[in-house]
Amino acid sequence: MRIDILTLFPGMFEGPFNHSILKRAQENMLLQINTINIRDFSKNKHHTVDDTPCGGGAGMVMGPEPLFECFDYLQEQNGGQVGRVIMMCPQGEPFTQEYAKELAKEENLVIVCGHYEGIDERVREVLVTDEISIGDYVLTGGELPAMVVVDAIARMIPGVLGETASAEEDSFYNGLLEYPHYTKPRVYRGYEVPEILLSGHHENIRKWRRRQSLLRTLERRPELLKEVELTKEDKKVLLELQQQLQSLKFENNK
Ligand code: 4GX
Repeated sequence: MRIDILTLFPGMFEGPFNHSILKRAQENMLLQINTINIRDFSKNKHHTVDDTPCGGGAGMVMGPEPLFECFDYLQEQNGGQVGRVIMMCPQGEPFTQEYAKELAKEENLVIVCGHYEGIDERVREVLVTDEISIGDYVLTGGELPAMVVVDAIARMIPGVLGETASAEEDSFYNGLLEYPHYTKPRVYRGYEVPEILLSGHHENIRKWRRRQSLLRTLERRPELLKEVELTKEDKKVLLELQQQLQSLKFENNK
């Protein structure tokens, strides 16, 4: 996959994309990340990219010209087509694992990172196909959100994760939160690894992990349970857990 990132601060991407898994993905030609400086496409004397808002008000707005010019360049480079064009903004569609999986199927992506109060509406109307938000808070620019989106997409590209660290065992792959993980030593500063994980009894371990996943989801993100496919056994466990939590609450209020 090739991802073109349009930004006023290409240097911000140097750290995150040149380490660990994203670095390896690029070395293995599974991913090509290309940052483009929007300022290079400004045609005015001082290479400015922003201006005061029409209609007045505080702050600055990124103008249409450099971004439209930048798209002309991308189109020329790609023989007319640019594929999906993502703009990072708080008004966008909430980013989810499902969304990441869907975007991982694309051959090319363009991500536009805005700054200041925002981007001229005509860019959104004419050039952008997807507006994405990474959460309900306001950041200083679209660069950090773009990194989050690229990272989540990259690890869903076949071959990017090693064979042992499979994306299919993640939290959210099955719609539930992950069970707790442990490694050696068996006892550290007196804190023990749950006995069952050392038992070698694979079926019991599987059941315990599933139960922990259900418990965590019930306690922390109960709304997720509506979306997952639950087995008969899951439902039985959930009912039991619900009753346990209920009686715990009751005891605490006594
Ligand atoms: N999830 N921001 C973008 C500037 C901006 C505003 C409007 C385009 C249109 C954010 C988020 C986020 C702050 C990035 C404002 N660009 N992006 N920026 N939360 O807060 O994605």
